[in-house]
Amino acid sequence: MIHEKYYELKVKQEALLNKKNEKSDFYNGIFDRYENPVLTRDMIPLHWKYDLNKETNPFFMERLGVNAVMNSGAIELNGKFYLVPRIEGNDRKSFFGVAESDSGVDGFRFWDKPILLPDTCPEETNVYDMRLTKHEDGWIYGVFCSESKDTKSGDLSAAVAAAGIVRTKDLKTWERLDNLKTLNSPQQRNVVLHPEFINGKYAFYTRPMDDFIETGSGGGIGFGLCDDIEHAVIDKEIITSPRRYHTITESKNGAGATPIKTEKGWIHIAHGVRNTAAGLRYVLYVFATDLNDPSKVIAEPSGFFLAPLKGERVGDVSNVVFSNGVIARNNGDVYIYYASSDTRLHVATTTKEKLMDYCFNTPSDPLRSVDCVKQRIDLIDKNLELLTK
Ligand code: M1P
Repeated sequence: MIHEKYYELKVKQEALLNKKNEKSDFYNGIFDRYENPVLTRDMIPLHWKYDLNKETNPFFMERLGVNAVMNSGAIELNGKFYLVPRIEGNDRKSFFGVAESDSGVDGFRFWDKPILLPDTCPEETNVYDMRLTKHEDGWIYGVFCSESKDTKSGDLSAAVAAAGIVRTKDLKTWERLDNLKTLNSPQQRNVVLHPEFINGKYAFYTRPMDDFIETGSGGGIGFGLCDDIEHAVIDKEIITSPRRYHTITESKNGAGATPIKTEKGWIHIAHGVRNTAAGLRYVLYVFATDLNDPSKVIAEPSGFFLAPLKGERVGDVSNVVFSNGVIARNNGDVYIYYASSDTRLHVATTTKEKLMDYCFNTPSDPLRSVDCVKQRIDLIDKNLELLTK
């Protein structure tokens, strides 16, 4: 017999799932924010957490709680919006599920069961942050962080991050391929597959790291080519978007979603990290690369594109925004899915046209205060001339 509390909670959850999401009053001309998150732990199906049976669960307790729903891969298929977020159980292990919506800003509902990835990697402890790429070879690839204990270190919490690769045609059946091997980088996180072949090869954005948290000698977002996606090996990585002193990428940076193709270049939405007295601060930034050579940066607006605001600033890992999923529709609309503080998932909307304007007409960071002031005075002078005409 189903516990009566289930029906009570279901009514409450339905009201939440059916809630319309409106644009908030935030304005910067670049993108719109929304009043509500698109996914939270309260939207996880009740039957993923509770044993519904009154006999075996008389107090209707959560048996397998969910702590957070965050960093999400995103893809449009047959006109619908699909998200594959990082879902973190109360046990700290993350996993993936598929949520579907008609509008892209509200009404996301999880499919009946989470994704059970093929268990081909016995040392793997945790998986998270899947980037979905509709590749021109006809497959949809998911590239995610595959985390294992570092057995060579005496430190209990030492871990190794690698890039796991799966592929699917329908988000239902997933084939696991070999983890990516990068011959010159001991660890990898934030790896993204480029949607097109480059010189007949598969192209990956990487993030070379010496260590699990610190990138060390890893100079920024890398780029490398490989011949065989089923046994992917990159022997040479070059740095595309480097970390820079006294910028939003000083501590580290990482590729975000699969880049967006525009007539002026590939637009990348990445994250940059700086250290502060209150810990690491993660923001999103944008850069464009050459259409024929996506490793070559051709424009990079100064500073952050999107930073944590108001309630977004607080969560399990505060002062963080992170994006690994963007949907760019054929009509030019762009949906940027970003998580705040490793706790919940939001959407920001814009258009390809606005992103191109932002990318190519926002000044780049001159890297020194004095030059930043000159840059601002130049803007002010032009405006004052207009205002006093
Ligand atoms: O906690 C913030 C983010 O930290 C990691 O990102 P990065 O490798 O760039 O430091 C990831 O664990 C990510 O999931 C998390 O949101």
